Amino acid sequence: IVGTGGVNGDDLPDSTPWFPRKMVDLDTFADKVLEMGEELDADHPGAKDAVYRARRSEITKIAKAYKTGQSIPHVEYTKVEIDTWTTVFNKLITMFPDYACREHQYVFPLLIQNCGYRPGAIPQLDGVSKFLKDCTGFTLRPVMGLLTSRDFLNGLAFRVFHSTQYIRHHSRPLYTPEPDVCHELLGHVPLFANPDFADFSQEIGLASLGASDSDIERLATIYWFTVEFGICRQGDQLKAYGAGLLSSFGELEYCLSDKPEIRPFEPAKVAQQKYPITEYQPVYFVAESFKDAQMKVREFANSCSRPFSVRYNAYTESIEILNSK
Ligand code: HBI
Ligand code: FE
Repeated sequence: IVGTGGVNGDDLPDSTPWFPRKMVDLDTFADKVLEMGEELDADHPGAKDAVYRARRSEITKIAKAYKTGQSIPHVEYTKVEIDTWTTVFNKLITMFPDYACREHQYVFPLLIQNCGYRPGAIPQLDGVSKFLKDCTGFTLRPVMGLLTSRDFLNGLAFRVFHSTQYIRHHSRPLYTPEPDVCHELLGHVPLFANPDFADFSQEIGLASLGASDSDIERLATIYWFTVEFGICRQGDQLKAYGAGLLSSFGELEYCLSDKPEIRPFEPAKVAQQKYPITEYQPVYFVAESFKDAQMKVREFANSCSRPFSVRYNAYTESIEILNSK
């Protein structure tokens, strides 16, 4: 519905960047992927493997064709792909009891019972998405590769997580330079089954709708240091809740060692922090709880430049605009 007042219609300032207002608007993201969507970087372990590349484009076809409301088509994974999953799965489950936050540890057995998490088979996104929907209302949408920060964060406002469906190259099972199904299923999915974490994630998503480019940059940095690389205090211990940590055998141990610097989670400061994307993080931020982190992000969002606020109507799966011009 496009009115006369800019890309978002009459009820918003003309300068507001376009954002999805209904769940179906997320369908427009499908073919807007960055770099690795079709092509692989030269330093990607699968870059020179024609069989791997062909397989990737077979799997990403599902994401390209996917529309809101559909079930996610199953992928019949090959033996090589399943072996890669099994290597990652078996390695990480030895570490979760010592390093993963209690919310991750609570839900993991439920994923084993309900979603087929086990060595020897890669869980299907569709079953996992239905499980998450029952837990917190989160759903998965298949995605061809990296989305822009804006599109990716906008999805979270609808409790939608864009998930890859392909797997890393078999030559380096414990390494991947990009998200893959191991990272999504073992790192992200367990946390999206937790109601407080779901609320926290949606809060970042809501703040991103129609945000300026510089606010998107700051929210993406907050996302990076929480949903991807967050650690939290539980009793007198620190534990990992970020998916980038929970899906990386090496960094999971490193992040809770005495090597990195640890600072309190204060969104205004976190938002300014520079970070490397291909090495272990030199700095991590500690959340006291997901509820506390959510309230701090809400406060931060109120300090952003956007001249209106939004809320999500779960009945209509749409965004409502509050106190606009
Ligand atoms: N796209 N598909 C996908 N998966 C991500 O995890 C992802 C993304 N785009 C951007 C992004 N993550 C973050 O690094 C932030 O910019 C939000
Ligand atoms: Fe991720």
